[in-house]
Amino acid sequence: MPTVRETTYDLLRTWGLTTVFGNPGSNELPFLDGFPDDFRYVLGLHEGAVLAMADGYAQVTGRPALVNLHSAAGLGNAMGNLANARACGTPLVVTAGQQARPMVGLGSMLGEPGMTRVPEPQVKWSFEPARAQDVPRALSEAFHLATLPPTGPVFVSLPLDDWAQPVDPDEVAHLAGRRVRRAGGLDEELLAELAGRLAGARNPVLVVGPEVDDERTFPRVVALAERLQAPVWTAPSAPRCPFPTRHPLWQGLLPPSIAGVAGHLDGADLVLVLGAPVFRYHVYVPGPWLPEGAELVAVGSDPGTAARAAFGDAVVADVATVAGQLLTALADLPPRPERPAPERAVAAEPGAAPFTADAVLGLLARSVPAHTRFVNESTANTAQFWSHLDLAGPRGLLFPAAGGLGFGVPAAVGAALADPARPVVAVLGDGAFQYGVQAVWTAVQHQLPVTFVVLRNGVYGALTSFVGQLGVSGVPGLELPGLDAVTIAQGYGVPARAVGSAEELTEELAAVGKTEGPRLLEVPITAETR
Ligand code: TPP
Repeated sequence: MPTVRETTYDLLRTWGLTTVFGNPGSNELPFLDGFPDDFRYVLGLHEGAVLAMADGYAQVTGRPALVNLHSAAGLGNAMGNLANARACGTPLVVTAGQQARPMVGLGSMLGEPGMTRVPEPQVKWSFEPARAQDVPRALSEAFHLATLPPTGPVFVSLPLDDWAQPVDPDEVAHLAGRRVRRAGGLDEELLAELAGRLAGARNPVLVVGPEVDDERTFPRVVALAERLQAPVWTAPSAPRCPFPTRHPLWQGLLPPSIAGVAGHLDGADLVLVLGAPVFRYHVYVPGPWLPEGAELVAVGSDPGTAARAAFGDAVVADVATVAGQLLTALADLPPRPERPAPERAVAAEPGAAPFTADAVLGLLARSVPAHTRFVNESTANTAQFWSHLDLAGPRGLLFPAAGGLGFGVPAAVGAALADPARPVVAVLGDGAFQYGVQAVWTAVQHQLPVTFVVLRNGVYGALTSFVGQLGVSGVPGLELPGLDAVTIAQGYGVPARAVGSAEELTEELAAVGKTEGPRLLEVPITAETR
């Protein structure tokens, strides 16, 4: 009879899960025993890095990724980035090795009786199979659950003595061929209602979120915005870039506060939110939810998000399908006058070091090849990053969706692993770099085309700005003297240099996409407080 291990590897092949992101321990060795040649093991030197590498990989491929962590300790190390994956809806099958079944209840080293509770609440589902023979079916359930909208991470605990057990082939014979899909557009009545409201609106506005950022949805939403000649905002706290940033209808990123959103939507009579929660605020600035006279309808895949919102109507449906249906229903809409494009910010040329972040990010956007992907984890400079960002298509930007630092470095590595044909630039704060630094080693091992740009301002800049906003003072722990990202990167084997002049910066940024393997640039910037 085939073993649990053989059966599982066969199933992983049929699901395309042949890349395993992991960091091993004794509990996982029986799973990895005789690792097949057609599988690839991507080693991360810390589980936080492992998780976010898988996240970046899955976000770029649009397919689930498989993660194998070491027991409760490794799983615990991954929790911050698991929160980012959950907030972004990244489909991940996260696994961890459990002690041998007879030892779990004995308080043994590396045995965790409460293993399934460890990853909560950051997973859609958490499970330890009751029998060894249930492992293949449990992984099948995990794979389908992660992939079904709303997509997201799931967890399966895998006892180490299960892998050598025999499985009755009849029990698992049908798992490989199963296709589990969700269908879901608008019925006729709902479509007529929504199309009628859009056609009748004087000033419709679109707000777009991460669910729009894929190959099916992105072009349909652009076409819908053009049909309506509606201004388009990106929803606040954006983890992705779901609309072309140089399109004349794109207005920018909504601010993450209640009052800020209402202020920016002023003049709208109907707000159509596509594929975003309503809304992901960050800073508490109370005010009206919406401007006077505006109504809101949100379309998205997550019933939880739809139910949770404090205002507006919601429809739980597939955004690509709905956008297509609305385009057809509004085919005869009389053409509306084209809107003038908003004025775009123009960055000054960088002067002498230390530079302004605005000048560096403006030069970066002008210098890199059009197909460059970005990861942004430069918290104090997110507004400047977005104001210069020039992205025309989907899957071009990743950002830590739950606000957890330690995502940027490994997510950039995962994105490059998924698609090494496109260079990746990770814009990182000097503080943020330290949370996921171990992943630069993986970039070296796989010779991935990632440029890590560390903006050295010597402080936790975003927090110095919050000090003013929250009205606090005398806060310790916000200064970062003596950090040397260049030497640290070199210790992991990454070619690295500190950029000292505008000429050097220009030369180094122009090299993006033209060099082999990873490199790191440390760029001195001024510490600005907003
Ligand atoms: N720990 C984690 C895991 N995530 C966080 N978001 C924080 C702490 C709190 N935090 C938010 S912004 C920030 C910190 C520590 C400062 C980051 O500093 P840096 O990366 O240097 O970027 P800057 O704000 O200066 O652009």
